[in-house]
Amino acid sequence: MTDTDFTADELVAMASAPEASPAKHVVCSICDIGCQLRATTDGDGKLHKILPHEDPFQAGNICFKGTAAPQIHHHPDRLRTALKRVGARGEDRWEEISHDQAIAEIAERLKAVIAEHGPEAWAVSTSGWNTQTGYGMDRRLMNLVGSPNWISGVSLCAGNTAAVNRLTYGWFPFPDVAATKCIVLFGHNPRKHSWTPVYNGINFAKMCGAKVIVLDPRVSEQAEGADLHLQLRAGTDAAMALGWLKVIFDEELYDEDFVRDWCVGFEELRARVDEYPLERVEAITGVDRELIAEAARMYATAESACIPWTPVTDQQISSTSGIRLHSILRAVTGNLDAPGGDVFNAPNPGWIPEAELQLNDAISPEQRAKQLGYHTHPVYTYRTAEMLGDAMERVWGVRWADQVMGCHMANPSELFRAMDTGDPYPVKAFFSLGNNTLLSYPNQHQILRALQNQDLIVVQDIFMTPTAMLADYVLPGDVFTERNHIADSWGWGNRLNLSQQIVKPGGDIRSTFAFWRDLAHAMGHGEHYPWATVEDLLDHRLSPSGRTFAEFAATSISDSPPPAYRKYEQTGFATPSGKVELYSSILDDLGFYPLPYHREGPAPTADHPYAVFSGVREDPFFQTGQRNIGVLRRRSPVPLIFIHPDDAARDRFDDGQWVRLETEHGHVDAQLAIRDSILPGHLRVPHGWWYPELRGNAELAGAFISSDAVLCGDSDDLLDREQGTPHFKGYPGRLTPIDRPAGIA
Ligand SMILES: Nc1nc2c(c(=O)[nH]1)N[C@H]1C(S)=C(S)[C@@H](COP(=O)(O)OP(=O)(O)OC[C@H]3O[C@@H](n4cnc5c(=O)[nH]c(N)nc54)[C@H](O)[C@@H]3O)O[C@H]1N2
Ligand SMILES: Nc1nc2c(c(=O)[nH]1)N[C@H]1C(S)=C(S)[C@@H](COP(=O)(O)OP(=O)(O)OC[C@H]3O[C@@H](n4cnc5c(=O)[nH]c(N)nc54)[C@H](O)[C@@H]3O)O[C@H]1N2
Ligand code: SF4
Ligand SMILES: [Mo]
Repeated sequence: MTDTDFTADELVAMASAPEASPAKHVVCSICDIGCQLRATTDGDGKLHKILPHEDPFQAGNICFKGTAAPQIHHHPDRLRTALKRVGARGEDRWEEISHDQAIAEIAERLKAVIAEHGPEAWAVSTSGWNTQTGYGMDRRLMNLVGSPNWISGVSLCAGNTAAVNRLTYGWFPFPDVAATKCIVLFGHNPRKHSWTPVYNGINFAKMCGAKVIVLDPRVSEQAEGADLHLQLRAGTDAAMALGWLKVIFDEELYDEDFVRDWCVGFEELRARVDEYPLERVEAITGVDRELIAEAARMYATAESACIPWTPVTDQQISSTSGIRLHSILRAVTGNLDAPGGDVFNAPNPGWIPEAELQLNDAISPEQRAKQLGYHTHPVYTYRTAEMLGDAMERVWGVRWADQVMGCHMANPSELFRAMDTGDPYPVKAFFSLGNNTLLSYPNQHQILRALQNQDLIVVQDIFMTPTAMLADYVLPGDVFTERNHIADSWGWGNRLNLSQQIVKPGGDIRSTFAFWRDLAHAMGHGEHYPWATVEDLLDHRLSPSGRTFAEFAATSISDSPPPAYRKYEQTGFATPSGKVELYSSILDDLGFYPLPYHREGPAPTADHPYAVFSGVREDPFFQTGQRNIGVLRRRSPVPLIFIHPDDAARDRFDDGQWVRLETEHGHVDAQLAIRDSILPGHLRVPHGWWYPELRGNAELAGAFISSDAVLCGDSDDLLDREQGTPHFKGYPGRLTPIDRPAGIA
């Protein structure tokens, strides 16, 4: 690779530079789990070192991505000045301009798009955890202007889970892993360098005697250490959970009191579950019926048990049913909001939630109803949030409760279709902040056409990405050591974690908060953005606690209300019936099946014989990031596709050989890795690959060479019905040998 990273000498110099500062607390945003760490600066005021937390219970929550922060934050390719496109879109030719000029021009061009096509012609994509200080300021401006078209990576990850969980019991619970006696991982595979705190939590629970059940088509790291491993076919999680319920109901292992007092629709659910005898579930999942029964018994009879969130059911054709089935399992076994089970974290009373800052009442109901997905795949759109508003207010005191940012967003596939074709209406301005949009949703070819068809694209990032290369304006964002922040687990948890600025950002670098504040002022909505600094806004957010940010920082590292269980006994559940809705009245009212079911994804064919599952997250990278960071890239220099030895032998493939994986929708090139651990007939494909070293030599820095987003289609027949989620887990593909692509590290 053409490595613009540090030399070994520079690294040694950095490591031995004197520290001028005592360590301060920061919340790492290199991945989305947000470990609280400590950071120090050197004599020049530059970030020197990332250190673990001093609290022994948190000290292990650190990984090699977090400790690479100095290499990331000081990287010579960091964007430091606002850039304006001078060449053709995507040509990657720029003129440097000031932040103020960029904001003024963006505001004028955005106003022109809105004047011509209406406010819904403006869309925003962000995931928010890496930019940290957005605080709903994006949706606030969109709501004031009248655009409902906000999308996010959370539509594929936890945000959509939160929305689907609310259908059943009006909130999104968090597993009480530390106190549990049984953990069920539907594919979820936390490791030492992937979601480290969850990995540590699982290990702690195991030390205290918890059993672990893993469902995974692969012998994953978690499966290796599990008490039971069910090696199911990819994409069959909903059928598996229906099989578990069959055992639990037939053997009367459910919590009869809880079901009688707190659930509605049990008889209807039971009739649906009877359609899934274990022979049928075995045929669908490929797992022996005795093992299915053993796992269901282990889960249902444990003294306490939790099913942690997993992205695997978030990204399947039966996603809504799959997620709802986890909710139903938690409820009928009496583990909901119970110690060691899955617990509802009530909003922190000392903190104004993001949903309130978003001003969701400012946008008219007519504009809300224009949200793409509102009529077709409504579960995580404004439509369902409107239906739940009264119940949310009754139980949680917030009408537009927004957990993991995912409870009233537009559907990305519909948005990109509208941007590409103008159907059902034109969308002509697109902003992407801290999200490498081109590679981060299904159907990358459509996303490219959609972006090529825009009048205005604005990107805020810390590096030039393939998405940024397509923009009209690229603005340099700040990083976590350069900003003050309070992390609040996105309304999923209720702990507040302090993150302090320890380095002053250079150049024209701005926070995401500052971007939205400045744009709002330039758009004529300044009166709704009265905060001069991010600290002013943090003062406002902390106002219910009577503390300012400075006071919080001087006295606390974190703040969380004491744990409370079975809160529903006082308030009921935040659903229309006030109960756990096994039979979902909302799905019924929306015109969907109110009971969960299994739907099969597209089957492998003679021409495309493999079942492909995409989305592997490699330890050294977060999603599409860090391929330009030498210390991390050297750990995982090229993308790998995993295959079983039997499949490799039959098709005469060698380990390490480069291959092309083709689906009906596109192809990727990668190196083959032969592993016993994977289920025969399956291929495992990584997420997020592009090649910063190919910038200038390949279209969009190789964004179409190895990105999983090209493989997966998003026509309506391929989407989960209720949410419009794509099917990343088990779609047909075929392999052919190729030469290693030129120029790759
Ligand atoms: N180092 C690192 N850590 C990360 C990330 C990163 O990019 N890098 N990303 C973070 C993010 S955003 C997320 S969402 C998490 C995701 O992390 P995980 O929850 O661990 O998810 P994956 O790595 O996508 O896949 C987990 C397992 O699901 C299995 N699997 C595949 N298809 C199916 C299926 O259909 N059913 C079942 N039951 N299992 C299946 C795979 O074999 C794999 O072992 O990781 C987080 N942690
Ligand atoms: N095709 C496909 N799409 C997916 C997935 C998949 O497996 N396949 N996975 C889904 C999942 S699980 C998730 S969680 C989402 C993740 O989606 P995102 O979290 O949006 O992740 P990325 O798209 O990699 O975008 C992160 C961008 O933020 C930039 N960045 C990093 N730190 C900072 C910072 O401090 N400030 C600023 N301003 N920018 C920063 C990085 O350079 C990078 O370009 O994607 C989803 N999309
Ligand atoms: S797991 Fe690693 S990258 Fe993620 S927040 Fe923690 S230290 Fe940072
Ligand atoms: Mo994710």
